Amino acid sequence: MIVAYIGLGSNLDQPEKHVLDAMAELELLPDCCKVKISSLYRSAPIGPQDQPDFINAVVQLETELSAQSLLEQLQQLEQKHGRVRTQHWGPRTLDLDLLLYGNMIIKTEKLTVPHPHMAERSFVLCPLLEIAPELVIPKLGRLSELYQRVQMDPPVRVVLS
Ligand code: ROI
Repeated sequence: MIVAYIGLGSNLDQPEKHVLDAMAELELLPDCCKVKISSLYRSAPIGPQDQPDFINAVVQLETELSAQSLLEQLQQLEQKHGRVRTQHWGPRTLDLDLLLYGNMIIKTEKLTVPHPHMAERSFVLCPLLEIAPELVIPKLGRLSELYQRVQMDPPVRVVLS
C-alpha cells in the first residue's frame, strides 16, 4: 500500500463542482481508498491571465495501483470531465496531477514525481500542508519550509454555501 497525493484543479464550467465530484470519484478508483481531502482554494491563474480563477484541492489516497496505472486512471477521470488539451497552460475543466507517490522519485517519459512544479505553487503546497503538515518530500525537503519560501500569494480558502 502506497500513500499518494493528487492535486486537483479546475477553472471552467462550475469548477467547484468538478473538483468535488472528482474527490468522490477518486475514492471509487480500483484498489484506492481516499484517506484525506483538503478544503477547496481559489487562486489567480498562473500562466495566461485571460482565464478564470482556479479552484484547487489535494487528496491523499492509499493505493495498490502502480504509479503508471494510477496516472492512467487520473487521465481517464480528466477525460470524463470533458478535458480537452488545447492552449498550453490554458483553462481546463479538470486537471489531476500525481504530486507524490510514497517516497518514490520517478522520471519516465510520461511521469515525473515529485511533480516538477509543486514547490513553486502555493495552490498545491497550501492544501497539501492542510492535510499533511509533517510531510517531507523527496528531493525537496520539509513541506512546511517549502511553503514558507514560496513566492506566489497564498490561495484563498473557499467557504462552500
Ligand atoms: N493556476 C492556478 N492558480 N491553479 C492551477 O491549478 C493551474 N493549473 C494550470 C496552470 C494553467 C498552469 N495554471 C494554474 O495548469
